[in-house]
Amino acid sequence: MHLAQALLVSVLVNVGQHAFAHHTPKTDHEIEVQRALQAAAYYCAPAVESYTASRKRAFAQRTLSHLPGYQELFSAETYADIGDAPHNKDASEAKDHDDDTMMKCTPISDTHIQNNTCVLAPEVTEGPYYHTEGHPIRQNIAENQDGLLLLLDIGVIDVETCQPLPNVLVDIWLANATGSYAGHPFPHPHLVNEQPASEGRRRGLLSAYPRTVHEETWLRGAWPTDKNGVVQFTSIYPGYYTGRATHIHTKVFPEWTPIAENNTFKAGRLAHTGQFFFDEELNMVVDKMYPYVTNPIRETRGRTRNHQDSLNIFHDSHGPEGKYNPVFKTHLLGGVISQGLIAYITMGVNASASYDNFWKG
Ligand SMILES: *[C@@H]1O[C@H](CO)[C@@H](O)[C@H](O)[C@H]1NC(C)=O
Ligand SMILES: *[C@@H]1O[C@H](CO)[C@@H](O)[C@H](O)[C@H]1NC(C)=O
Ligand SMILES: *[C@@H]1O[C@H](CO)[C@@H](O)[C@H](O)[C@H]1NC(C)=O
Ligand SMILES: CC(=O)N[C@H]1CO[C@H](CO)[C@@H](O)[C@@H]1O
Repeated sequence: MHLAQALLVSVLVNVGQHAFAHHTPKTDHEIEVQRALQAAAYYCAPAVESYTASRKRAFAQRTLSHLPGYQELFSAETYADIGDAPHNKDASEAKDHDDDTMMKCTPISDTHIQNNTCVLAPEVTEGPYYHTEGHPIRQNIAENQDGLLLLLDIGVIDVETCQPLPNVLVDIWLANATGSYAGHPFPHPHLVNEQPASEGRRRGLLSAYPRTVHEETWLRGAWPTDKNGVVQFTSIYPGYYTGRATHIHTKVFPEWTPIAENNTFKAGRLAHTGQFFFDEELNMVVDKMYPYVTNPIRETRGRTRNHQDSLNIFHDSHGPEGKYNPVFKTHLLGGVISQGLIAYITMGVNASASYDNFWKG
């Protein structure tokens, strides 16, 4: 079985080299080849899972231990007080061991993917709100946007080596709590009362809002992956807009040039364009929180559910075999959701791929 798989992968990779040199698959044949390539690339899903899990532990230890009150909550005194009570001598002795193993925030050591196949995240549209210039190189992209604190932990793996991919620029952009993108606050004047398309490819969508405020950069930013192929951002949970499931956009650039004078970058080769989503149950909870409740389409069109996403983007983001998971794994940052969330995801990208860095939709 393993030998057969290895041969299949090697055959498919050779075919792929001709089919995907510089563009996304278009013909039925190309799509079929990509489909088979992706099917062959799913064998290290378990490795991706454990990679994500260990990052999750390390990140949670670091963040939780900095939350106000956390140290007090688990302070040694609390246990010492119990242990020093005369009737509780045994508990005091047991405590010393527990302290070492459970209460100490020992950093989890680095982990690496150990296999040569992995999960390829599918290419999906970048949509009309990407800015080819002006995304700052920074980790905290929230600026002054109000909303639910969201820490993002995004891992990048090269599907050709199945190793974490260090030093690639991960670029992200998302809508604010009420569904607007930085720079695009108003529709075209003649489209102010536009209704969503009722049929055709763009069913459910409005026309794109033009970019009119060039200096706005909130909820946009890019940062290079560290030596473990991981990048972390501070953001807010995205809001929704007409026709689209709640999502975060991403691009991955193995090559880019920082522009020191305005802290942006000039994009080089683009290896991946994708979108990340959230569990429907979580979206439903956030729907009820301020300022998400003030979304202007809440009472009219409402939030588009993942499975109703326009252009089939949520569905397509799972890959042709449906085995890539584009949905973040999330955890509460504190005791209640309003203290924020940590969201983890791992994307498999082809580090040597090269896609066009502009929207043609
Ligand atoms: C990665 O991209 C390169 C360059 O386009 C291509 O030759 C190769 O087949 C791709 N590999 C996979 C696994 O898609
Ligand atoms: C940043 O500076 C570069 C180089 O001067 C310029 O080309 C680019 O337009 C600037 N970007 C923004 C967003 O101001
Ligand atoms: C989102 O951005 C729009 C456009 O700039 C703004 O009008 C709106 O107040 C913002 N939403 C929130 C919750 O701040
Ligand atoms: C290079 C490497 O470690 N390959 C392994 C990937 O996982 C499969 C399935 O467990 C093994 O058969 C390979 O040897």
